[in-house]
Amino acid sequence: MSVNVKTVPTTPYEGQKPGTSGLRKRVKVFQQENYTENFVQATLQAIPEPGGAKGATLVIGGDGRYYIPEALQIIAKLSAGAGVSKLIVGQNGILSTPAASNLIRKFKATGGILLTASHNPGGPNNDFGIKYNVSNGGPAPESVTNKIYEITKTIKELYIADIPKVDFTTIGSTKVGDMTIDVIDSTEDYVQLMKSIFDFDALREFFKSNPNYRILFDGMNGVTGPYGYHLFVKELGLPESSVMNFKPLADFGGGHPDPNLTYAHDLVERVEKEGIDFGAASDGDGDRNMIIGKGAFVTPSDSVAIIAHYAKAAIPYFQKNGVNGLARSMPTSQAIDLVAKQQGLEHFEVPTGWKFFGNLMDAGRCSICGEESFGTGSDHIREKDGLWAVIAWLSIIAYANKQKLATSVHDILQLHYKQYGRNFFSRYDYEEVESKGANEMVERLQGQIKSGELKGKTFGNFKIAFVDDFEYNDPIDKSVSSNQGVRIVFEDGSRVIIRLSGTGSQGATVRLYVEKYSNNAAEYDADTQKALKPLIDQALAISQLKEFTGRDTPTVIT
Ligand code: G16
Repeated sequence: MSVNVKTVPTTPYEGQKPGTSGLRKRVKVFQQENYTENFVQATLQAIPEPGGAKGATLVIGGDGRYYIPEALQIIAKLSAGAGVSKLIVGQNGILSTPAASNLIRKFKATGGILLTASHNPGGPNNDFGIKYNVSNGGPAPESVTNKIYEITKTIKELYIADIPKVDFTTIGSTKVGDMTIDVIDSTEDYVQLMKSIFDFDALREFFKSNPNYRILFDGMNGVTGPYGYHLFVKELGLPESSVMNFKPLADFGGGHPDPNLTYAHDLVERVEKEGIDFGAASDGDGDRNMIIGKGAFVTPSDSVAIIAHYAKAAIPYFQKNGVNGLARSMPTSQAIDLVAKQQGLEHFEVPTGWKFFGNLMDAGRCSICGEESFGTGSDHIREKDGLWAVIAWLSIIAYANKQKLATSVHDILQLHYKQYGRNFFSRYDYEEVESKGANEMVERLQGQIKSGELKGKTFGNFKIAFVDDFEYNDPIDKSVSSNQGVRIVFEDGSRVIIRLSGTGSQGATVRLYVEKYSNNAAEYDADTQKALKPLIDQALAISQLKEFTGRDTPTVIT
């Protein structure tokens, strides 16, 4: 039975260029007439050949935020209009980003449309987002996102199928015209995946033999709550008090669902006050994670290095598949490089954006990777995976406990520093600054790089060894990504990186990253901010950040 498809005239909107990870704007922007429709249709038209949208199978789901129900209906109508053959949708439109990536791979789907603005706040006055993932389960590469953008600039007509409102609340299969819509359980396949990667018996054994060991997982009222509940309470048999904020809410309970020390402060406070051994949080769409312990914060850069160090010993997936290579984004600290060197593994430095890891993974050259932006993952899917990282950490703790190496997060960190040295790392974010000042600041630095005037210059105790505007040459598809961030490297190996975020929805967000390496054991327990203060002072002086943005304090320090 075919459906009636109406051709509806539309006009292009400016600024529908996908950023680091999809199109993120205020809900009110998406609610404008045909705004969402234009972008969804452009996405469908940009689905790579062979086949494109016609006959495609698409996975659809999101992080539970405000406006998802409306967007789902729009996607159903436009998909039917474009001749899509099947939609696989999480019940109530709920799918974490890693769960969606898994489903795309598992069902060999053409791709997926993910409804999320990740860690950005939700609700009628906050953000919504749409991003397209390709058949390997990862975020669309720039060739596809550029095509989407090009189509949005000239779009004239929408092809809207005349179908009744679809019920996404009930699990089951329905047909609208020639298109099948499968509404599936949101957590089941992902839980199965986790059980195939980790040794859940070993984890249960650890908790049984350490009955006083307490963990607390904060779902931040984002999408991971139900997944965390399923894994920690149902599978591992931990008490319900081991999870907090585990109900997905359309506005994340008014919070900012970003797992860092600022926005996950309730978790941080409880871990310290109640003496909880292990704390973790994930973001709105479930791809980020933060790991803490009593008196210990694990920087995401250290986290991925530590996971890489223990992977083969503590995680069955890597015992079976091996570890073929490691990677990090450019601003991420170099801690993981040190692990790669010691283990004789290839390691890569890619621009910010998870999409850059996809080719390396598909080519079998990268097994574990991470970003300073609280993203950690492996080649089990093609997105970063918050809960995967949490269970990886629990597996490391169970292993280290059994080997009598360490049990607390603090001691695991110290053990790592003893073996590799410590990469002190911090990121300063200046959110929603005026774009003009932010752009001028970066342009000035780019000018100084071109003219060579910074090279060899000394700032405080730091002498510049080299500066560049990072460029990535993808070793697999040979694509070149330029202007990926200003990198200032000093003679002692310390680094300062300055770039503008590609995920903000209002004004510009300046990110300033600083890193200093130490192999002086007396420093391993030092406070990060104190250890980095001299470098941060010089970074501010070099960038003239205050002068250009008018800000003298960052919005968030991680
Ligand atoms: C996205 C990307 C990440 C990136 C992060 C921050 O994460 O998937 O790869 O590191 O944004 O990017 P930026 O510094 O440009 O804001 P998420 O969790 O927001 O999807």
